[in-house]
Amino acid sequence: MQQNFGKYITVLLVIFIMALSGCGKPPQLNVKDAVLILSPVDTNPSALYFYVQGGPEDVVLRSILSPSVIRSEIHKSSKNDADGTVSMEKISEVPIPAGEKVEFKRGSYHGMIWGANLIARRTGEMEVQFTFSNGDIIRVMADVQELDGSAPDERKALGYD
Ligand SMILES: [Cu+2]
Repeated sequence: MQQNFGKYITVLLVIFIMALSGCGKPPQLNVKDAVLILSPVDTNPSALYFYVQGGPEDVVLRSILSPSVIRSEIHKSSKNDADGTVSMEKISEVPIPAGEKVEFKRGSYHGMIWGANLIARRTGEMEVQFTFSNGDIIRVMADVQELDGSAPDERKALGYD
């Protein structure tokens, strides 16, 4: 009995040390917290925010696609320090260093989406597909929200949320 208890403690200790050192599991390339913020003006593009968790190797994000939209691009906003204006440009790739978190947010990298369809607006979510240079394709469900964070107007009209 005493001996078994000793073994049990040893196993617990090994698990604990493995957890501390983070060994066993390499970082996994992933996309999290995707949310589409609908433009108040339907003909204007909406912004897609999310973050990419870098995996075991350096990769490049090459495209953002969704079956629920007409067009999607990767953009980067930057501020002109001289006059304080903010502008954005379309870019074709974003480096995702191994193990690092890259945020797509206001004033920085973001997805630009035209024509989010009625299904996305009524369900309050849509599938988005991210393609990386190593061949990984990651699909996530993005929340679809109005500018103030509430459910899309088309969903509210149905009596939800
Ligand atoms: Cu943009």
